[in-house]
Amino acid sequence: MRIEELRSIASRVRKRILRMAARDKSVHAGASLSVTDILVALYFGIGVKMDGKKPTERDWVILSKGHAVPALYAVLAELGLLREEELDTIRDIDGLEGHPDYRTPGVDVSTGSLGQGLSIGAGIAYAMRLDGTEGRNFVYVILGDGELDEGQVWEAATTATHLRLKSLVAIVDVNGFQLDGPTDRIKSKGSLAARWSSIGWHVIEADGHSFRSLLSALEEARSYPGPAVILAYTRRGRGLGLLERTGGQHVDPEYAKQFSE
Ligand SMILES: Cc1ncc(C[n+]2csc(CCOP(=O)(O)OP(=O)(O)O)c2C)c(N)n1
Repeated sequence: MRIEELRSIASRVRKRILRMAARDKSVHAGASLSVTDILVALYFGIGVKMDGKKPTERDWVILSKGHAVPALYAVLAELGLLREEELDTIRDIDGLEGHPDYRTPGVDVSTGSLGQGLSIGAGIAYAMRLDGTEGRNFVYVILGDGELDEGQVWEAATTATHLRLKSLVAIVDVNGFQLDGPTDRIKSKGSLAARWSSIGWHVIEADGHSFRSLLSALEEARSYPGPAVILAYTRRGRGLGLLERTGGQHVDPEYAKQFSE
């Protein structure tokens, strides 16, 4: 797919996110807008194998930073797996969940409690080795930079290098913010690249809002014979002036509404 087409898809995805934010002020708009281009590059640029004839012939996407689920729902609507009207039910008692739930069509793994996705991904990547599909099928785990404060991430990361899990691709949405402020103010991270490479991961740095950069990073990660991490540098709230300027998470529904149509 051409870069221009990916850009149009991303623009439709962002409008859908803002439609959801206009319905419910607890929607994590900032995190969803920062991860949008990463998801679009993955699903529409690289392509996620979702419809294998055998249950083992498929890829997996784990949105470990599950609070950004509006971006995933918006992508699933683009793929036709969710109906547009369903997006309006987000966080309703009998509507779409506020965090990924595997019972929703197209959602592979339930997440929301930060820090768990990479462990699940490592397990699935190991199962791919047992199934004989390692290196042919992939598991993509998308994490937040604040999420890296969770110790469980590093247990999974060191297991992945010990096992040299070749089907495991981690993508960190490095937007520089977590819930209460800038990530480095809450707990300084030092060099993320040095941290991941010191435990044996192949590190690729990318501009998380450039499709050219993301596609080349994803290709490199898929061809590396071991676990690879993409540090995708993004801006929280990308595309929505007020949020992008402040790195904020939530937005006034009335403000979001203006940009959602
Ligand atoms: C275990 C756990 N603790 C706290 C939270 C609450 N929480 C929701 S979003 C968030 C901030 C996450 O920041 P980051 O990982 O940087 O993602 P971003 O929102 O910047 O995309 C937190 C702490 C959670 N979901 N899970």
